[in-house]
Amino acid sequence: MTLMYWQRDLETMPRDPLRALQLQRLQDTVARVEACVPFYQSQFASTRFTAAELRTLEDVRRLPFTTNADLRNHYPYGLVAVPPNRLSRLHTSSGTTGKPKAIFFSQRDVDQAAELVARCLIMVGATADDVLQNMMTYGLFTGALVVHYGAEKVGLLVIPAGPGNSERQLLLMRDFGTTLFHCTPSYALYLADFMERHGVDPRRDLKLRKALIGAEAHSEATRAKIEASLGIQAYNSYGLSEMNGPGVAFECEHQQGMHLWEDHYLLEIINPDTGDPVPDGDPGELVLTTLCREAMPLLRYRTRDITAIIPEPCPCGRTHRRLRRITGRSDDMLIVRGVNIYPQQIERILMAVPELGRNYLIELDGLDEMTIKVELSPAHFDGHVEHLVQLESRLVDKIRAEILTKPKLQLVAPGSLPISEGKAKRVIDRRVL
Ligand code: DLL
Repeated sequence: MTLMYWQRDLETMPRDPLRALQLQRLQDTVARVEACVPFYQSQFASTRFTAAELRTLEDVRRLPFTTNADLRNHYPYGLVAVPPNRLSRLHTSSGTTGKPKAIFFSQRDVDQAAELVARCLIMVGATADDVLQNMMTYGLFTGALVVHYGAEKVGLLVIPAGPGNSERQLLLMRDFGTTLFHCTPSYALYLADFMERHGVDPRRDLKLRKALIGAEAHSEATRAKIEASLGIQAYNSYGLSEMNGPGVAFECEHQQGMHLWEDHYLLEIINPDTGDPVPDGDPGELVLTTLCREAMPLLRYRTRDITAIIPEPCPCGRTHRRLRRITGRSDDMLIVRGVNIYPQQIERILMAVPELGRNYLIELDGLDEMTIKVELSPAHFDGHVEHLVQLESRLVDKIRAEILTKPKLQLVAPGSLPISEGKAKRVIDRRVL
């Protein structure tokens, strides 16, 4: 039988009681960090704030922000709120430079993270009959383990495949009748390409029906490409290590924005430059406060992810508000010849062109020279040269209209660009700035 909800009362709770629950959990969280996290004690002391003053949800704005740098500066144990013997799991999130961020879980945090993933799986129609192939990286990254535990809770058969080795992935899919898979959108694209190059027709040869794709920004055009090439539905999954990893926000069957589990996270969207709230529906930076995390609660964490609230209620009946697809991270932004560019803007154009394949790379050299290398689709690789020349100039025009700068474009053979295990590396910046 297909369940509609995993925790119906919580998922469909009317807004007023939901806000009351949030307030009570926020007050508990703030009182706890005030009592036992020296980092927050000194933050509160410098702003002369005491937990007892927090009376409404809007009072959250009186709390200090917590940033990426705070986690790194207090690495490894500086933000832990429980005694060491209550810690049961460590995950890390590595940025591009420096030390990783250490994220601790208590046993209750591990259970709660799994419950939230279970909600997400049920929300997209998973059942105990499904076989989930988990192609995220197992280890310090939250992506694989947190989903693994949630899927086991729902009773799915989980194949802990890990990433890479596409031949073996296909073998597992065939032999064990995989129906759902979990990976990054870039790997889903790569796998679709791999199947096409190896004569595998997923509709004929496999039992795939759905995919959970997340951990990196991707456009609607990318989702459409994954769905069309594999004959599945792909759901956008958002999360970050600091908030348990996956299972923070997830699409329902309507695929119109991701429900953020508001009984666990208090959500704000701010103007990243001023820190002020933006009106509902306007884009800005997502700021999250944990409401249930035990080992390492975080107040007003600056995610750097740019999104917007969808204020309208969702037809699925869940009352937790939805977020629009993440359009990029404020720190992913490239400045090329004085123009702000998000790699996503380029991806959106490339993925909507049927002649193109599924992998691309943006290279920046010298003084703002941009080269975009993009694979052709296997079906178009042998196309006529003059057709490719036309395609190239059509694409350059489209990209220039979007990013206001003219890139060099190189159309390359399918499968010739590097792929990374885990999150895709789409930009190589070698500029001498
Ligand atoms: O990527 C957690 C995760 C694993 C989410 C598996 C979904 C699936 P981190 O490594 O800490 O954690 O990276 C978090 O990745 O702040 C976003 O910038 C980006 N990100 C995650 N999911 C999405 C998404 C995991 N669906 C950072 N769309 C976040 C866009 C995403 N960006």
